Amino acid sequence: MSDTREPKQFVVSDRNLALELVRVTEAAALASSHWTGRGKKNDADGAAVEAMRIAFDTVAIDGTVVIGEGEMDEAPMLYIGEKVGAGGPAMDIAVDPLEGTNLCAKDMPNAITVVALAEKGNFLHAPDVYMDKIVVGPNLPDGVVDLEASIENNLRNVARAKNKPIEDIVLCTLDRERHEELIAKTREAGARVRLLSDGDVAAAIAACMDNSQVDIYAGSGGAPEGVLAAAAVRCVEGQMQGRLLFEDDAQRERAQKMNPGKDPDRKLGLHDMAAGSVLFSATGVTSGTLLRGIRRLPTHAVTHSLVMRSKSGTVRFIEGHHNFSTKTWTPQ
Ligand code: VTB
Repeated sequence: MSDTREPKQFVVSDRNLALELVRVTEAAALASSHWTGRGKKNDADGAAVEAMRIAFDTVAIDGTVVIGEGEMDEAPMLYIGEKVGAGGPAMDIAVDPLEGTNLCAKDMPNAITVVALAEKGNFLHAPDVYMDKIVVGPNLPDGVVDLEASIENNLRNVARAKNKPIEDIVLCTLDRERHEELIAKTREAGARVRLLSDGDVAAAIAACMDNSQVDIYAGSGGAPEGVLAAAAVRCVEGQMQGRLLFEDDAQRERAQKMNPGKDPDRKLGLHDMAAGSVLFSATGVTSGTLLRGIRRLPTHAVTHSLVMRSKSGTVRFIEGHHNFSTKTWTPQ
């Protein structure tokens, strides 16, 4: 008798994928933690990239890197367009193997390893330019902040929506000269400013978490980091807007080429940066507001990760205990 059933599809539940992704960010974090505090950011980054690349080999996807370490000729691994994964559904991958290389090199808070996954075609192809960003957490009225509004208005709206005096509102931004006006105006409006030396992916996520004491993340940082933050903000149902910032026409043309048919100067909503069903995982390298860093003990290391899916909105904090004597796939 002939079998009339459809051939079995290679179906991988994105629930399982979420756990596989944690292993990828854990591997990168364990590898880069050898370099914590050693003042060598490139070595720390290189270790994270290599470990992440190897860890991807066991993930059941047909993955294409869309946000990565750079173009094929600039980056030996995890370059834009590189295929990764062991085979499975076609997915786009956004990575920042060590977000905050300086933070790791100087043993300062908030260095994390980051990966986001989406079905093919759902991430903005962000060139390596700056992006103006604004982020607030969930359960606030739609449009409570707007990139085109003045910072004073945004602060006032958030204070009103959260039913707090503006004096209790905290805005977080990168400590850069380009943010002088943003910082001054925020303080003039009566709000507080938390300054970061680096790491705006963790900061954008922190703005969405109740326990972080951050109400708004604003300012310009890397555009690739913006896409990763957008994936995370989608999972926790926060709000985010972005806009690519170009220093010259060549940068604008590049963005245009990477996203044909789209206005490169447009204001980007959350779904313009990360659409469809997305998965996000991050592991702490150094301890920060979002995650604890790697703890190394004589026989094992402990990792703390955050893994989220936009479909279910489930946010998991996962503590991993990695036994050095049995773990072979990641450098100790
Ligand atoms: C930004 C930010 C990153 O580096 O890319 C920043 O998004 C670099 O900014 O989170 P500058 O060019 O102003 O130094 C990070 O802080 C770390 O990669």
